[in-house]
Amino acid sequence: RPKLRFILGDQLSRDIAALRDAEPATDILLLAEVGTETDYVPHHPKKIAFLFSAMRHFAEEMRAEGFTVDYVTLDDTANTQSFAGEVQRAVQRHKAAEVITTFPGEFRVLDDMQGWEQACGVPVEIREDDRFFCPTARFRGWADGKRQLRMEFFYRDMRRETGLLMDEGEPVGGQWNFDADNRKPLPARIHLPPDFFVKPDRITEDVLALVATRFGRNFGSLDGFDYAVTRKDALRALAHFISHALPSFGDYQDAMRQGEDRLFHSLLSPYLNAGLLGAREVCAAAETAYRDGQAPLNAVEGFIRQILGWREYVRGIYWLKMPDYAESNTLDAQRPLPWLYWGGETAMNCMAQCVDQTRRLAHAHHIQRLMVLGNFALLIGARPKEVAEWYLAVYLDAYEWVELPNVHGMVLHADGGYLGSKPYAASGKYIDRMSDYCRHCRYDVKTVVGDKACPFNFLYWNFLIKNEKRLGANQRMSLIYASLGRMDAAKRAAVTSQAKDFLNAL
Ligand code: FAD
Ligand code: DLZ
Ligand code: SF4
Repeated sequence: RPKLRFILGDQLSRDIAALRDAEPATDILLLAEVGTETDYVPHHPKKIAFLFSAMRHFAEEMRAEGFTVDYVTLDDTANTQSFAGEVQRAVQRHKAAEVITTFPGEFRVLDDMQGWEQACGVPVEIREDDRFFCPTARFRGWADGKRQLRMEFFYRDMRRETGLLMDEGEPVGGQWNFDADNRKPLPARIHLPPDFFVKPDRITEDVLALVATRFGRNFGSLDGFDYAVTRKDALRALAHFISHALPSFGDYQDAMRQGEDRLFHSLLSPYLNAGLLGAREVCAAAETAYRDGQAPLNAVEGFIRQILGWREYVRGIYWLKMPDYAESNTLDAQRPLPWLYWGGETAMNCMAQCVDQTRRLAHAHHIQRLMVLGNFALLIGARPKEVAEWYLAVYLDAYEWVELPNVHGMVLHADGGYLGSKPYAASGKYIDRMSDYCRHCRYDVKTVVGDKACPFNFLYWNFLIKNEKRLGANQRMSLIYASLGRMDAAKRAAVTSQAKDFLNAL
């Protein structure tokens, strides 16, 4: 009897654990498009199209290798529309002796998987997802006994362990971190990397038609779909990034510019997360560029830190803290997420630009997600669950293991400072320094209260006032609270009152 090897939509790697010892002559591979996955949040249509097309291409590639691939499409009338139902049906169809799969990226799915053995009546083996540098047990060991975690220390351990950017046990360049050289605003005149795009083929066109019919009403535009959907094209995207953008990645990592969606970012997260690229090969390619003199150390170290450091760190926290992490709300934020996140009108140009980019591309880069969209949600006290649902729905790279710690931990401080020591709250001044959004805005970023005052300004002070009891004692916020302390009572009252009116009108 054959073994059934079940591959999830974000496990499209030839060397995924469930496929490692697969035999084309005897084993059956199963992939399934199912309603429970398309509907658990209202995904951006481009995200669904990307995954379905990548899944269908992966199935074709495996068939070309000689495997029997059982691929269930969303519109198959026999489709039960759930993972459990499709695995069960396939076990019966193929009279499979056992099911082999790989650890999923979401707690919800793991919970479901744990019931499959009973539902199917055959053994179900869930193999560790070793595409990550740090096994979940290894992270648990590292975090054990620590009240608060710090990414920087985890990252140094990972550098030592992997040998990435290390020379004889020491960090290359004599420093772990070159952030002091990074975070520059973008100069007015700068040569930006050319776009990278892939023309949709027949498989993608079919998927686009299906998604337009079924999910065309979800937030997000399907127009101009040009993402890579195969490993071959994802490797081209990697090569494009390494030669055109990586050299300036560090310098302009935090910059934003109206009308320029990509700047020096890689746009590799969808491919990494879905399995078209491996974290090891991406980091190795960046290191090689440094060793060959094609990219400076501040850029390469900054880039590798995002993947070897942040990406692994948030995953570790997710599996350590779920399911409670999803319920965390230390700042007791209770405001519903405003409609403007779903495309509703707003006069705040920075928000309008970042939401519009998200609507068009299902992508926004880190500083847009953190310091504009996330910062605003933090300042207005938006409910963590609703904010998390939004991020999970709208980005091409969004899976809960990576989205949730970024939202609850990094952005909203809902986890009480477990992931990061302080909230990234900022006034309009930060956005003005790092972008040109304010130049095109109806509000005045230099004004804190009054008719033209930038909402990020009075909301920022209002947030500090409101959370003084919770955050006032935080060492890393002492300078900020010292300046709040110097604010006279009249200004404090004006800030609070304008914030109240603004929030009521949201
Ligand atoms: P680059 O700027 O080129 O960075 C290189 C790579 O580093 C990325 O491809 C990504 O794999 C990794 N990376 C960078 N920052 C992070 C981070 N904070 N956490 C994990 N990996 C990181 N990333 C996701 O992959 N999926 C998400 O659902 C997601 N949700 C986010 C939600 C919020 C509120 C915030 C602040 C960040 C989120 N991120 C998420 C992290 C980051 O914004 C994206 O990884 C990045 O913007 C992807 O674009 P890029 O590939 O061009 O990244
Ligand atoms: C995100 C997503 C969507 C929209 N659809 C599917 C699907 O139909 N079939 C599938 O196997 N995977 C899908 N995915 C990705 C899964 O949600 C993802 O594999 C789990 O959340 C675990 O990370
Ligand atoms: Fe955003 Fe304020 Fe700048 Fe307008 S002035 S773009 S609202 S930060």
